[in-house]
Amino acid sequence: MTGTDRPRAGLSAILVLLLAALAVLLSAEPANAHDYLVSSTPAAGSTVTAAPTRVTLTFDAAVLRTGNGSDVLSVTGPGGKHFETACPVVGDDGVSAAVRLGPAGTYTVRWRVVSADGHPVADSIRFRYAPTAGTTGAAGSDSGPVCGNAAGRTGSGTSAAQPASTGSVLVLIVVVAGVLVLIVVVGVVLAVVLTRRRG
Ligand SMILES: [Cu+2]
Repeated sequence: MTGTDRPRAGLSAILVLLLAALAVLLSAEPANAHDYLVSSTPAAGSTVTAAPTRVTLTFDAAVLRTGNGSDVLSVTGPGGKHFETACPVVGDDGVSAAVRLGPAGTYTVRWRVVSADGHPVADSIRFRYAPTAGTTGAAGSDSGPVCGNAAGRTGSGTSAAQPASTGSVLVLIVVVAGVLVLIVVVGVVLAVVLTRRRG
């Protein structure tokens, strides 16, 4: 009697497929690249002579609208002052914030946004501001506008977007893996039943 060999061979093949599917699932998420900056206004490393009224950052993909105001876009310049005058706005074409620049000098734009895969990404660029002589600029502020969660931090604000989005990715993986396991189990049962019936 060699009837038991066939279901065993089938079972091994199915187990190999299952392991392969799990390997693909587990490696898929980290392979997602984070959104990265493709351009900005003013451009990184550039010198502007006319004061911009907004600083705009454009990414390779639409960054997430977290809706909790945790995004950061700060513009600091001479004296370490902040020159952004409003909280950042996340749109389809990127992230921007209103600014009123101060004296001539080097300005640093720092940002922290949530990448399309749910992970926060942060970086900075610099540009130079060289206005024509006699231009009066803004005085700047010591800390910039208070935005989003920071505004509610004196209250009971405890929400954090990052664990929630990581959690939803994990849930998705578990659900997909569960469905795969179910398909495999049904396949094994069918294979065993069919083989027995044939024998
Ligand atoms: Cu990521």
